[in-house]
Amino acid sequence: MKRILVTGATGQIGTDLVEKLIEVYGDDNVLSCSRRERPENWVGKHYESLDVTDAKRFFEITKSFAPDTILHLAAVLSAVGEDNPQLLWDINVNGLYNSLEIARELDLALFVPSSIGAFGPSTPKVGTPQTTIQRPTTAYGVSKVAGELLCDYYYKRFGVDTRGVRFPGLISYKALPGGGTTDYAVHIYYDALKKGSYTSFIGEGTYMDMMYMPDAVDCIIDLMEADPSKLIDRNAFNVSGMSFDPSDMEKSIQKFIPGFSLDYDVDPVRQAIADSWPDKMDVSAAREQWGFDPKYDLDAMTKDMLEKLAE
Ligand code: AKB
Repeated sequence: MKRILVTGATGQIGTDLVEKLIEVYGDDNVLSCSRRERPENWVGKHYESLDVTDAKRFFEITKSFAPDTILHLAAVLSAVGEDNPQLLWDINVNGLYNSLEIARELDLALFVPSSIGAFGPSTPKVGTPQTTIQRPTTAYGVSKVAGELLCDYYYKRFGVDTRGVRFPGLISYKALPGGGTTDYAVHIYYDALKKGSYTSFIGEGTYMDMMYMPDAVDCIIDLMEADPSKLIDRNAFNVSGMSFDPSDMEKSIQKFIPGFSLDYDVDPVRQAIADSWPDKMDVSAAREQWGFDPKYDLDAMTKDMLEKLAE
């Protein structure tokens, strides 16, 4: 990667990613695009308001910036998607289709995040293999499976250099997630500092894969810089830094805030989504094919989150 266009740049992943891209590739070589107007104090110098479903404008902006890579982050998350599946399809599938067509026409590499949401209740829950049953029961999951298959198709049929990962829940102190099932694992840290307690909308004993944002950002860059001849499972690699349930988080936070307490008020919609997702994926394909190596476990993440949020 030398010159990069990021869609969905003001979202949870984009906010951290753009900072790192600027550090590594230079401010001149990173264009942030988002449906929002440029936020005050946005880090990068290049910024465009862009709705990824507007194919014409998307193409023109890309042609004029002349990147070699698109990191296509624009997407609706799982819980919001259940409220509005039509909007989700438009952004997650039609927006992705526009990205793929632009990458094909302009000969660009393309990164697309998939998700643990691409799995469903019939998927093996523990040690979820790289290649396995994918019959998701959410609109988000259907869009992610369609995205994985479309990306593989564009690679095989047109030679577009598509690459992707199945992200777990991502935890970051810089930007809040926008309506996912795993969001509790971010909100808990805010409430731990503000109130000393948290009420979880996900029930005890519900395990999901998670990852701290610095590892997620490194993982995108490492995959896009990887030797293409080593990549077998392009779209999309299982990646995860840890697997825990809300009570594991409670114990981890209590190591730093001893009086912290957790109770539960389970949201049936998000609980049903969480129950349909894996407990813990097998990430060996990512390790073997491009050296995936996350640094943070739960306690290391908790320490860093609480320190950074307290600042
Ligand atoms: C969500 O909960 O929707 C996302 C995801 C796991 O893809 N964080």
